[in-house]
Amino acid sequence: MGQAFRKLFETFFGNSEMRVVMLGLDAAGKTTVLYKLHIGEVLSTVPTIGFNVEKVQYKNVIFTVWDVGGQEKLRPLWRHYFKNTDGLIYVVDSLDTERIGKAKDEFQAIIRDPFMLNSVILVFANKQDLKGAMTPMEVCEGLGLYNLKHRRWHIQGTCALKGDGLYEGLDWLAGTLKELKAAGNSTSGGMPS
Ligand code: G3D
Ligand code: MG
Repeated sequence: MGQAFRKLFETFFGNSEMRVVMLGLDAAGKTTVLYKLHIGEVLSTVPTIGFNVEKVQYKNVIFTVWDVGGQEKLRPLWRHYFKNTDGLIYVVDSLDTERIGKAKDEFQAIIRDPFMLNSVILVFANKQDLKGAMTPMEVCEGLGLYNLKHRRWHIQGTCALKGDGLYEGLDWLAGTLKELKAAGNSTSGGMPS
């Protein structure tokens, strides 16, 4: 599978730098996704700002990953990582119906961040292998995705453990980013630093 992703990245991203952040509540499956991609060594850092950030870089594509939904006061500190984000991947544990409201609140706060206003949104409705999991459509409703205006978004059912759906989701993300770049649209956050 790693080889397929590398090919995808090379085909779509070429030499232009791409920044992707992958977020979601704890236990959604983010770390599992990151390792499943096999695109490079996952570096885990606990910066002084107090939350754990995982980072992996394959050529010009940089993924940064962290858990959201922790302490409210840390939220403003994330923004440091939002700058110049091209793509947001939001991972949801589809079995976790209890916390879908919390997942939604965090999601809505993230995508409304001024630095995130131009980023493309890919949602992974993860853990589709588990009995009783919400369908991608239910996750879509749960996050309030249908009401999003003027945003490019896509939802993909996944099983990160097996790798199912990951390629399809990233294929959409890469293709959409390429399309936007070709059209001359900036996909990065619009606020000056
Ligand atoms: P996080 O990085 O978002 O916090 P993790 O989440 O990647 O650490 O995953 C949390 C737990 O969910 C892990 O189980 C992991 O194996 C499991 N998981 C991730 N994706 C899937 C999936 O698609 N299906 C199923 N069934 N489980 C998944 P453990 O037991 O290691 O805590
Ligand atoms: Mg993790």
